[in-house]
Amino acid sequence: MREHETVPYSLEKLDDSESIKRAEALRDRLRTRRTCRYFSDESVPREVIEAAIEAAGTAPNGANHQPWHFAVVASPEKKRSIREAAEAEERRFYGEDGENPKASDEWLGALKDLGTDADKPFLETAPYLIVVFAQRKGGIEEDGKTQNYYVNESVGIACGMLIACLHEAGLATLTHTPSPMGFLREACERPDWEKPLMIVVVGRPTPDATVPAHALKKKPLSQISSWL
Ligand code: IYR
Repeated sequence: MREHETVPYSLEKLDDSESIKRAEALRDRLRTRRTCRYFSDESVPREVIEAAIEAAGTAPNGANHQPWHFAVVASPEKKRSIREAAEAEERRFYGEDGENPKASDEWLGALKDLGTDADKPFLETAPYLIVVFAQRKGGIEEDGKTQNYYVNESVGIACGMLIACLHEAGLATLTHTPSPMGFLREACERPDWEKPLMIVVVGRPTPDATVPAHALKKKPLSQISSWL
């Protein structure tokens, strides 16, 4: 290794049975997560959102440049304008604007089991929209110039950790990706070297919330893994 400054690192030593127990317990909690599309307007504590963003901010990432920004939208006016812009894009995507859909027939077919359409009321009813930005440039100093690395991978992992933490806190989430979503940069007053990656909608499910039965079909371990 090349010379560089170091600090000690160690982890709590667990015996194998405790280690297995903890991994299975977390798996079982994560298994109860669902992508939710029915949000109540009940408020949630700001501290939960802050802690989840701090958790996301610990994600492994390229050269420790931490190429992410989380814009938390709570203002009703801002949520309404994001909903309006997102729904306009979605109407074009689904062909609900009277034109040919921008989505291919194959794509629309793949979405059939989810029942989604251009209506996105949750963008207004959920208490928080976390708009996640990927910083193509900026480095640790966020100077807008320094090259960042593995940006999509880094921010994708951070989003996973964000969602896991919010789920652990008993909150529902939806990863929403209006396409195209350039309008979010202006809405959130972010610089042009940042690219909006997704909106994480956060709140509590309505009492009558449902999820598509399709979402319960999870590939088994034997299909998603191979052991060499
Ligand atoms: N952005 C659209 C379409 C959509 C696309 C995929 I891939 C999904 O998994 C779900 C929806 C929408 O939000 O309706």
